[in-house]
Amino acid sequence: MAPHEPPARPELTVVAGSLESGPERVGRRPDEGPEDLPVAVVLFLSGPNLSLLGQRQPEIYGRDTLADHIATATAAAAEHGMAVEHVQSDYEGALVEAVHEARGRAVAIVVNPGALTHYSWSLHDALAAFDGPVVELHLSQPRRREAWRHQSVVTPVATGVIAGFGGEGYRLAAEAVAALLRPGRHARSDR
Ligand code: CA2
Repeated sequence: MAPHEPPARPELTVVAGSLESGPERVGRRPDEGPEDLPVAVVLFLSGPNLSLLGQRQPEIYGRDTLADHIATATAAAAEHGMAVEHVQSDYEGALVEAVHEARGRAVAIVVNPGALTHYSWSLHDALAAFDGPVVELHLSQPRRREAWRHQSVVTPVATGVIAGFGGEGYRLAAEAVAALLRPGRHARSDR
């Protein structure tokens, strides 16, 4: 590629917890080199306001930041030879596009949709079109909270749900993906 040509895919960055131009790859296999086959990528998606974690409502969401949680997931994923990409956005369409871009590229999606959990049918439809396992993840246990949080429109297209374990859920989600992708397992029983 000539030096003045833009790369086929823009450089992937997440700035200040918001989606700028695509997912940030925050983990890679330690022995991965340029000649190696691509490592299995797990896309972690974070919905609106999750960039505020650690700043408010610690009694519900804890004191750790989103970056802390993604670091936890990245370390757990690396134990299983997987890399983590992370996209946080306050915009529904950006999250939908991130799901589209994960098709055929990421092996699994872990999604904490934030409040979109409870009403985003476009995220539901996008996740339904993703071929690999989808893990729905919540820090809190929405069913123990206000009635409007009791319904999730993501659950019907999720392989499974992890909720109520605080930041530990991020490690559990990476472990769940590794277990679901283990040879001989069927990641999604409906496919
Ligand atoms: O428990 C979870 O992980 C949630 O997905 C978090 C969402 C909430 O709407 C869901 O019902 C459950 C809220 C994310 C916003 O987090 C904030 C953190 C600090 C300050 C304000 C919001």
